[in-house]
Amino acid sequence: MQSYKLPTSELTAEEVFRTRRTLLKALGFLGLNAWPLLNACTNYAAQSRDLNGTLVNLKQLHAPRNGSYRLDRPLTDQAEAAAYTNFYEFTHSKEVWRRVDRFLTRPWELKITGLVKKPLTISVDELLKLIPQEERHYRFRCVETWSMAVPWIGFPLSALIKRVEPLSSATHISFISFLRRDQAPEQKRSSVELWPYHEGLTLAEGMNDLSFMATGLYGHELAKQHGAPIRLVAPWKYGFKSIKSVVEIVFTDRQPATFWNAMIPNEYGFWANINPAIPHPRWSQAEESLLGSNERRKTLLYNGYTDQVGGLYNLKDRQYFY
Ligand SMILES: Nc1nc2c(c(=O)[nH]1)N[C@H]1C(S)=C(S)[C@@H](COP(=O)(O)O)O[C@H]1N2
Ligand SMILES: [Mo]
Repeated sequence: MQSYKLPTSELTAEEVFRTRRTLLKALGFLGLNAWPLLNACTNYAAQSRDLNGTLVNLKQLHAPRNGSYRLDRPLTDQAEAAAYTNFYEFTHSKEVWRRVDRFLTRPWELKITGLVKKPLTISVDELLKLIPQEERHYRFRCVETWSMAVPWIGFPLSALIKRVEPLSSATHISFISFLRRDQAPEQKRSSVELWPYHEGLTLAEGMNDLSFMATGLYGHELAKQHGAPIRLVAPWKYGFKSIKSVVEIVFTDRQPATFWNAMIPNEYGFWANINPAIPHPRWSQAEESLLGSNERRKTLLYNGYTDQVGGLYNLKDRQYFY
């Protein structure tokens, strides 16, 4: 989408804002008061009986905990996490759970293709029989400055990568979410040509043990608003990298396009590694609000995962934090 590439260097800040606002509005990406990724990130106290009703119906999963991943804070309350989610296919508000009834997450086929020796098209249920599941407690930090700490269930992405045997020419992995205008109200309403949501990693990032394909949360299958039936979790990167409801994974020999980079290129790049010292163009990234509590904390470099992923990047090169 070349039309998004505005010559920002030639515009004043105010002109940039006005132009982009008009553009996003034309694309249906600004509601009455909603600016994507800039919703206030105050603590969300809403507890709803309706919401809890949807959570108790989820299928239980049994997966042993991988104790290598320990938290420095309490787990976020399950209902608080489920009530405050980002899933722009359904709504720009956080109350995604109210809008997902029509979204069908079974049966669900996942296609793995591109530069691999053994391409694979498989239903999620079959995939779960092939790869053992485990539970991991991870921190999760949204670029909007809210954060959570949650027990994902799933498997390391590397297990899937090994199965399809990437060719030596493969350097990157592209992830693609669903396109179903009849099930996702915002895909129908907005004329954004950037759907389906898409994201990417380098192959080295994908092979890193932290990269996780989640199929469950809090001991049961993923609630729809968290990206059922299968999503990526890359906890050292801002939350938008952790693409939900993936239908296709493509191995490539170049850096894949990403949804938010295409949407707002001067604010979101490919890497999106968490670094509290580098502010977003419009706000500080130094601190975060813990979902479901009044607590604020200093954000950690790589969200606290430097031991695992610090070696993949050069801290002095700012490109890795955009
Ligand atoms: N397909 C899809 N994946 C997505 C998004 C989205 O809008 N669509 N939002 C992203 C953003 S901005 C964040 S912060 C996380 C939120 O994950 P959670 O809602 O499960 O906490 O999902 C990411 N994955
Ligand atoms: Mo986010």
